[in-house]
Amino acid sequence: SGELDPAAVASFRAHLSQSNRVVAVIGAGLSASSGLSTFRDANGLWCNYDVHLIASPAGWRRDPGLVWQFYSDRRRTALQAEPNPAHYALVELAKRKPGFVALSQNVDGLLQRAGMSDGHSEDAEDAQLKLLHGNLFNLKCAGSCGYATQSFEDPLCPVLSEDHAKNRANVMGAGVKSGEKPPKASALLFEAIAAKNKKILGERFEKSEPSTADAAPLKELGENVPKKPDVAPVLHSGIQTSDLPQCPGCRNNMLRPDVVWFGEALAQDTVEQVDAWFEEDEVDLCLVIGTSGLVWPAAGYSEQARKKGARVAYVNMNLEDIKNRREGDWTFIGDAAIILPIILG
Ligand code: BJW
Ligand code: ZN
Repeated sequence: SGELDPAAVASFRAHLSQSNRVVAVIGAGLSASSGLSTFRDANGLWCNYDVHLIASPAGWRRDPGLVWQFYSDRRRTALQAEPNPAHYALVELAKRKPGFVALSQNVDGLLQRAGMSDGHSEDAEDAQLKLLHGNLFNLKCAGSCGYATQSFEDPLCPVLSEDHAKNRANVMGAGVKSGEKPPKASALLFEAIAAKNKKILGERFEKSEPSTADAAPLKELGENVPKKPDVAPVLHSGIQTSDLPQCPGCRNNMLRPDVVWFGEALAQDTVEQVDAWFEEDEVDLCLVIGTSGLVWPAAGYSEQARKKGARVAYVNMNLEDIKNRREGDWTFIGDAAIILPIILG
């Protein structure tokens, strides 16, 4: 971006060149210019669908088929996307600085495909990429047998194919208007479900829209959707659990995406590795890239870095999303895919 302040870039680069222990806190904005939706922007995923119907244990209990359709679509879109220059700039930084660690909230696998190891297949403790919210391509038992695997297969089973979602949406009356670019299959399906709910529930449905601004108690997250009796039939994806991916470990549960839903704890080993990294020594620099900073515990890591002596640099499209700014911070406003190659290069 031509609007970057050259003096700020120069002072940032001077500090970076003297930095060894660097931490990057990463969000969906990193992958935005790869064409993946963010969560809370105008076109973000959360605006189109009620997140509580999907990314929550309650949503899973209610309708695992709907949850799987959503994630199956996200897997397909992520597989079709390519890492952008920001991913590659971070990979180069990681190679240059052995003391670098990336704390990513993204589940899209793009940093790994750009060349950063998440330690999935080798020594996880040494891996420079820590996946705070899991990975779309890791699957685990939805029960408690502990089975886990990685799969890039698409679709994972027939009911998760694009065609299946399209047919289902058609049955529910959500057609593609002629002359329009057809929306993604699961988008059609969710819209059909949302339209029916709105018709039936009116105002009550509007009230169930997610609010990311207020911090609802964990117990209530995922529970403030319309109550069952009057809506159960229309809220359902129509997919039988027996048609969804099954756990080969216990043969008694479904598989689910190994991502962290609201109200679920982050993987304990990941949190321990992150805590250990912070405890090990002082921190020189913290980069906060493309995140709205609303979701915890990720939102707290930049302050943790400050406490260990770090200076903080923000890279975000939107100035209003930059929380906790202090004197001496760097603020780079614009597309991470343009800014990171400039400031890290
Ligand atoms: C660009 C750009 C471009 C655009 N260039 N920039 C403390 C206080 C209050 C609440 C809590 C708390 N601690 C825990 C909670 C509850 C909850 C929480 O944080 N709630 C808040 C919403 C209030 N947290 C949890 O539930 C977490 N679990 C937990 O803490 O467990 C504790 C526990 C212990 C023991 C037992 C039980 C529980 C788990 C949080 C999991 C979040 N999961 C999701 C879904 C993951 C799977 C999936 O992808 O489907 O993670 S939610 C969603 O938000 C996803 C994201 O990773 C995450 C963060 O979003 P992100 O990346 O910041 O995206 P956006 O869209 O918000 O922002 C994009 C940004 O990019 C914007 O700023 C744009 O401007 C910018 N941008 N284009 C640069 N080109
Ligand atoms: Zn199992």
